[in-house]
Amino acid sequence: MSSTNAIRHDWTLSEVRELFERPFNDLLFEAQTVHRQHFDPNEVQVSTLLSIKTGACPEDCMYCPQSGHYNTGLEKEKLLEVEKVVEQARAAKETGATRFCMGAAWRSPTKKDLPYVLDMVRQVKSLGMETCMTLGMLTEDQADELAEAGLDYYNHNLDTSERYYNHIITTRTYQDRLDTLDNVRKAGMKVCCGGIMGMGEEDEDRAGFLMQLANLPVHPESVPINQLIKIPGTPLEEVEDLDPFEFVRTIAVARILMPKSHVRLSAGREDMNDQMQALCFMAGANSIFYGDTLLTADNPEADADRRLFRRLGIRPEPLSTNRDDADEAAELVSRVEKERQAQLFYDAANA
Ligand code: SAM
Ligand code: DTB
Ligand code: SF4
Repeated sequence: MSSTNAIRHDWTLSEVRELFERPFNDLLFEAQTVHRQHFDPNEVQVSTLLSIKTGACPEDCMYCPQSGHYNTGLEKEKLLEVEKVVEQARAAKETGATRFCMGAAWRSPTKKDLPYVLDMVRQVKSLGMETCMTLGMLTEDQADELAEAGLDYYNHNLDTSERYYNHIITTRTYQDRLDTLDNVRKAGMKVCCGGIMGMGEEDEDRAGFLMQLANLPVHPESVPINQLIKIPGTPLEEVEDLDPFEFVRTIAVARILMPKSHVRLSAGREDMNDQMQALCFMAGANSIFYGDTLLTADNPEADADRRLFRRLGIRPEPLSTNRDDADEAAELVSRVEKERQAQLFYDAANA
């Protein structure tokens, strides 16, 4: 495959597997070449996470410390007060984060909670930060309300391939997740969608997972690639480690398949040394979570990240750089909606 190929949405599993099977240096060279066509290779977008509602989640995601199905010793908390969230967002902005991501351990937001969440979006946005939320499944109406409040990104992960999914989560389906992603797109928000590597999946699952993302009608603007954090008390606590080079390959293939997306080196950096993280940036990762806690699990200290950036000559990506993407995303959304209408029209005509 040449690195000048157009953006595609029709990848086959064998094409994606072929990329994974390339010699490591060839794959990284290709990924870095693609990366340089669309991004400044020395800029990394910086987001900070906050858990706005912790633990006692009704879902059974086998990796998750917050699932009420497992005893992980986590203290559950009610929905945080809006002022506390804004205070944390302000602190994150001061340390250099441009996006504030708020996560709740919900299956989906309730009618009672949504107004508080909308208020959080409005107030965090008024600080001049990009906003992101991950609250579980969304209906069309909920997605519209969040978009109207000014939410920039919605995170909802596919987590793994369609065929491995049932081994990891039984309380909601792959299709449920695709439906939420569709609702987020239709509402005009940007999509943040990725997955977790190292859950005992096979090579084919990592390829199948990336193929799903790359074949969505519009690529997610943000693609978090998490390495499983093995949480004691969860069913995956003793799963075998993934070969670190396979993780780097996953980043590289994500970069090649979705050339214009930000690929986030997401959870799991606490278990990676600086050399491993540098390889991930080389493979095309250009976003991280910054701050010493993810939602509930540890993340490297901000100081360590500042040192790493300095040693690698990496600068945090300024907010203005991603602004150009906004118009492009709006255009794509309108194109997808038009295609959808045309399809509906076609289906009706053939009914
Ligand atoms: N409840 C919402 C949902 O699942 O959509 C939002 C929060 S949930 C914690 C967000 C994502 O965090 C999950 O989809 C998963 O990819 C990631 N995650 C959770 N536990 C993890 C772990 N132990 N290691 C790596 N990633 C994890
Ligand atoms: C994502 O893909 N990873 C982040 C974010 N999206 C919400 C969450 C990682 C959570 C890791 C486990 C924890 O902190 O509880
Ligand atoms: Fe709940 Fe999200 Fe954790 Fe699944 S990943 S158990 S939905 S908080």
